[in-house]
Amino acid sequence: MTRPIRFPSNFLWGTATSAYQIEGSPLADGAGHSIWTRFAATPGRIANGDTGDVACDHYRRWRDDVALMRQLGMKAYRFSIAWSRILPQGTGAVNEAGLAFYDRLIDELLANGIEPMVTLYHWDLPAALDDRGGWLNPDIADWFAAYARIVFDRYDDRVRHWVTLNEPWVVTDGGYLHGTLAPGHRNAYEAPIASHNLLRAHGAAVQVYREIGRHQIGLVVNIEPKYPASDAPEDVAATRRADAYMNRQYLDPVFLGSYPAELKEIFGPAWPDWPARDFDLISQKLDFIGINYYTRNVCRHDGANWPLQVAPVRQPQATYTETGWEVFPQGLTDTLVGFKRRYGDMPVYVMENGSAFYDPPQAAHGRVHDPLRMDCLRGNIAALAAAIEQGVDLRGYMVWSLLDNLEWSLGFAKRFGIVHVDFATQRRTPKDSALLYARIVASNGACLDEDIGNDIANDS
Ligand code: GBH
Repeated sequence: MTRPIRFPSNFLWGTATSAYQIEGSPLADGAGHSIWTRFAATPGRIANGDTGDVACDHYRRWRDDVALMRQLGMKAYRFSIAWSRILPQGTGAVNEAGLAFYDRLIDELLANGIEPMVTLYHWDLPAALDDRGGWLNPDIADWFAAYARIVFDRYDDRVRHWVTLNEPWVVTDGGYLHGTLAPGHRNAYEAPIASHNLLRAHGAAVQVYREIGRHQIGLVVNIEPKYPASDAPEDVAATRRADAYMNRQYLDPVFLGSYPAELKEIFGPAWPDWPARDFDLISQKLDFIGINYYTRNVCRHDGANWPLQVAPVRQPQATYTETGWEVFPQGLTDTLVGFKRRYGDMPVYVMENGSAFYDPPQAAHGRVHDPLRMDCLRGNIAALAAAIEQGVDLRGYMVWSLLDNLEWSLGFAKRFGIVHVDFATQRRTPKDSALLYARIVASNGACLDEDIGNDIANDS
């Protein structure tokens, strides 16, 4: 790095997880089924027949996991609440034992000087609500707002950063368009409806927060910047469609009050005419935007690829992670600077960023060498510093993930953790990337100026 790496003094460095991916015991203490307990019980849906029944057993090991964060010097922790622990049927009767679990977690975080950042919805819809149409039922905005009210009421005295939804694009694209995630539908007519109801639910929860909340609330979106494979007009148009579909479909209505025009072109007759008043609900003012960044896409036109007519173009010189995503730190800078250009200046948190790599079996002395993950981490943090230098009001950065966990339909085989989990024993071992991250956090990023952590990888 040629330029010095500098971060604001109160920068929130942390890690992120989600309920179904780490907690285990999804039905304990009166909790209800979610679409993920169901999906996992359906043969063929999750690789190797894996489920979240035990996962990282965080539901019982939360105290140790908070101790681990403290040991690593983390300033913040982003986690999600399982709706079906609070409201086993999605609406109606409240389950006090579910509320009490997150009370204990939040109190333990605060006692250890770690800022809790809470997501209301990270993909685990109560199964009882799916039986009533799930995200396709317009009433879900009211169901979600009622759930949000209970949770704000209980924890807003201690939680200062709230997130309504994690990655509405993934909920729709995986859950309703391609069927790779729960509830596993594959229907181009449903997809726009699910997205629209997600956005309405988000807006309804923000309205409740303005009534009773005292801190900050935002939305988390996954952004993948799109670059054309060539300057041929059809590749440029394909790139615009891909960007409209993944990125602007959610940000435009929230910040600009309308959907991108390309969506009508993509969905054709499946694209409804939306009531104008819905956009007042959707475009509630937010206190921050949360961005999850993993990779970029290089795009070309491909008429055979339904419904977007876009195909990804593999980059021969690039490194790809175990999930097949290109390592491209520059895309993180481009995303943050691009967001500011289109939507204006506001507080931004990178709420997830990380990489899956094959981790060699643990050495007997309890070290896990993960040099590729370390490289990604260094590159991505340098990319953040570049964005700050270009005027982005970046307030925090959460690594995905604290722990190796259930990578949704890919199961436990894909490891994103900076802490290794031996799922047979539940033993946690900080990987070399965790040791590097601890050093980055302790120096507020400055250690990346000289010491790039090679000594961590070499001293085994
Ligand atoms: C996040 O989603 C989730 O919030 C989290 O729960 C999950 O465990 C984590 O990431 C890791 O997957 O194939 O090159 O076109 C990630 C969103 C959207 C990122 C699809 C990668 C495909 C890239 N992902 N995207 S590519």
